[in-house]
Amino acid sequence: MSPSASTQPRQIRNFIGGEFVDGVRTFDKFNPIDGSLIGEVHEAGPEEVARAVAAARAALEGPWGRMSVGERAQIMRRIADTIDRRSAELVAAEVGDTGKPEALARDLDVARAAANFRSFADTVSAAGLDSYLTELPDGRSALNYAIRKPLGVVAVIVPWNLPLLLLTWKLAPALASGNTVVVKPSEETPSSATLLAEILSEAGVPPGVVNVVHGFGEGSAGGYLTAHPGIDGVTFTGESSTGSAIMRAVAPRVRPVSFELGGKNAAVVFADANLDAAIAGLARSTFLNTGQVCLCTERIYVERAVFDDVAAGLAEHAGRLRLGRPGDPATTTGPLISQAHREKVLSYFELARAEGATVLAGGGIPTLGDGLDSGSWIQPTLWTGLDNSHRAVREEVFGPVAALIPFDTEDEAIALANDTEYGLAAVTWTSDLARGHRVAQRMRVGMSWVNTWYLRDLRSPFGGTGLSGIGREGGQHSIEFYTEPTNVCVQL
Ligand code: NAD
Ligand code: 6OD
Repeated sequence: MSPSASTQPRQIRNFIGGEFVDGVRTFDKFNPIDGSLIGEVHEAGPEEVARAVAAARAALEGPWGRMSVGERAQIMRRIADTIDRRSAELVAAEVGDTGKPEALARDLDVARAAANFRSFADTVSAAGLDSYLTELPDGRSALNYAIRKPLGVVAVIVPWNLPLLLLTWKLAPALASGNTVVVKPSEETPSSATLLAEILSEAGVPPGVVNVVHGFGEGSAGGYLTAHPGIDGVTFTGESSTGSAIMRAVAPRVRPVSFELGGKNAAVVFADANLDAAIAGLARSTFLNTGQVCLCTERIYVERAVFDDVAAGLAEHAGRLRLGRPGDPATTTGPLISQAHREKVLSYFELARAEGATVLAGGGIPTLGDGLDSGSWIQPTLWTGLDNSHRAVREEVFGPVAALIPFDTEDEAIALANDTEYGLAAVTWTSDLARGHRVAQRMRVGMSWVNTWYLRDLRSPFGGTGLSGIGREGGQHSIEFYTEPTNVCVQL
């Protein structure tokens, strides 16, 4: 008996030149909730990647390349409206791939996808010319003005933790600036990018402007894409070590890169802080999305006088988190993305114990029942008893875990927070606003929050220093990366 259509695994295909196409082989994508099969993903080989780059090049030279800013902005807004209308499908795609709670997928990931397109429609519509008059000592003068042209064909390579949010954070400004793109989603989260391709077509994006190729990194779609000579720039979010590999791949052709990479972010809690607000904020910054947000806090420095109160309060919050099915309104916390990632996180749990940590909360694999125990669940975890010399405090875990460490003075807190090769984000909790400004400014990071965390204005510069990245995106900062100025100088 031939299998019925409903028993066939869902096929997740590449999107090239406006059509869904097969890959060279398929790989299985599993649901991290219970390990069930989501579908078969079509891996792009070198030929598919080359066709995607060629389709993007042809689209750049076609009507898309000649479209006015106003027309592009109109399409951006239509994409946002279509995302809103098809929100439930996108939530289902995101939840299926990641296991995150439906409310989080709806209110953060999908809501931000629509907001990303609207925000960059506004930014690009408001952008003006850089121009000035040059006056020479001999009385002559010249008018200088710079026009901004699209970078060209941009490779957009994104990770699995906030798949649609991070993809559209790059895609929206790239398209608003007139580029064409080849997207390489994470092998762990192929679904929302594939659905988005369909949504973009529905909203009027011409064939070839956005292409999606599936697969892995080196020796697969990601590696073929970054090595392709037809790529004019790479925008990437992911691990710092992957950023290095991509830099090496594009170095021979000297292509620009924009990198949002890993972090080992610190929070500093002063004794004068509103402790209830600080503890609730720390719980959010440590455990949101099961700690799988690059901005999550993994180091918490607490002024000694309030250390025990903060530790006890945060442990109580960790104990109140509810691990469960994404559709259950009581669920606060989903699983990790995969069994492989859980192995990595567990290895840090073991390392921390070996380094002398006291486990204040969690520390292992929960027993959940209800058919969930084959998923990649992990307990929200807190450590004390470690310091900055320990690997568990220096290396990014990317899970629901933080180490609490006491400090005595403001200078010491800043020095401890800055004692890292990363430099993505920091949070300062204090009721003394002058101290808040002072400390926030001295943090060696791209984003420094005071008495809040992950509060976003999409126009502000987003990115990191050191191992956390190269460049900034957001508002005009994005437009600068996705365009190339040509300066025109006219003697008057
Ligand atoms: P990853 O670097 O393993 O993968 C990211 C993407 O790069 C995936 O699509 C992957 O297939 C691709 N890739 C891997 N090797 C490649 C290669 N050699 N050439 C081309 N492409 C390649 O990252 P991940 O595990 O998916 O995501 C987690 C990491 O991302 C964490 O380190 C996290 O901190 C970081 N991150 C940073 C930010 C930020 O804004 N700074 C945001 C989200 C995630
Ligand atoms: O909010 C954003 O724009 C953004 N780039 C978030 C990154 C989160 C990292 O996991």
